[in-house]
Amino acid sequence: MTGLFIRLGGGTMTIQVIGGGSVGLLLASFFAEKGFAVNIISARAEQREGIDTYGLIRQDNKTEKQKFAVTAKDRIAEESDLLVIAVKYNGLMQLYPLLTELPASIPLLFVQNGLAHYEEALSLPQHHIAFGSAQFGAQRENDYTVIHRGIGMMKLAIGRGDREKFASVMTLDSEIMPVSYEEDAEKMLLEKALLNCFINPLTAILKVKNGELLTNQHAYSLLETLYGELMAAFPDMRAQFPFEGVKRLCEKTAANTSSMLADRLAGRTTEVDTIVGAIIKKATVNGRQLPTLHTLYELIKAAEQLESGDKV
Ligand code: KPL
Repeated sequence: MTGLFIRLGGGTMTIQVIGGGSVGLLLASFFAEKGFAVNIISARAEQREGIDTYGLIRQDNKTEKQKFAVTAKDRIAEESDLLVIAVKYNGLMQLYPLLTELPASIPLLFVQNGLAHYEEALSLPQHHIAFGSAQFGAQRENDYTVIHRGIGMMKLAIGRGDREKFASVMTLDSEIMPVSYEEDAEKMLLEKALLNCFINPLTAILKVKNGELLTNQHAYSLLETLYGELMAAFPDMRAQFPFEGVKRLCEKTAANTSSMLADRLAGRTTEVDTIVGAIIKKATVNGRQLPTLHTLYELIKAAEQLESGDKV
């Protein structure tokens, strides 16, 4: 991606999605389905060519594949009605300088996992900044095909600015893409990070799909231990976080490869620091230790180091 911006014309509401990963492609398909002009910003020429040639394909769990007309570009247009930032946390650092150059009026929606991006995003100059918490299952099959692996909430919360600027996100609300509005963005991100702490490290270490955490008795026992540990550290969360809710998420996304496992399998750096590391840090500030989660954190970091070939 370069530092230049192009200007898009036309009257239809334009939504740009930066990042052609599973979450970016899935959201792009739902926006396109609603009639928005969707532009996917991808740094990879092969991905842009794939999308130009075949369109954006979405496969919902049991239905046939559907094709959506979207455009794919390597640069962010200066004008758009919404900019969805769907790169992983690790990709944000190189994006921030580009976002800083964009007009302050462009509404930004950040859909990263974890907690680390919250303060960083709010230090950008844009007036309208929102956060999304994606609790659905999504898997990128190839550069232009995404599989909707499990129905789950898309939560939206305003970090700063005008809620109306994000009305397009609320229009996605449907049986297969339920969207809810949350009042407190930081709390929403914390809730999602906790959910990710239950599922992501275990599935990434065991190399299993989410549903296996319920059917493998040893994995289930670890899930229970993690739940007890995390709820002791964040007692305020217990009310909206019954263990049943954690089990339900595993059930709903049973066939999904968690994002942390997908990163491991693809040899990418995982989001363990922004999710697990950030939760451990938050608990430590509150004087709580998370020994099981800490062990999982070190295991993921060790695996990453082994896979990258780095030595201490
Ligand atoms: O957010 C997810 C992820 O994989 O990162 C869940 C909801 C756990 C689905 O796999």
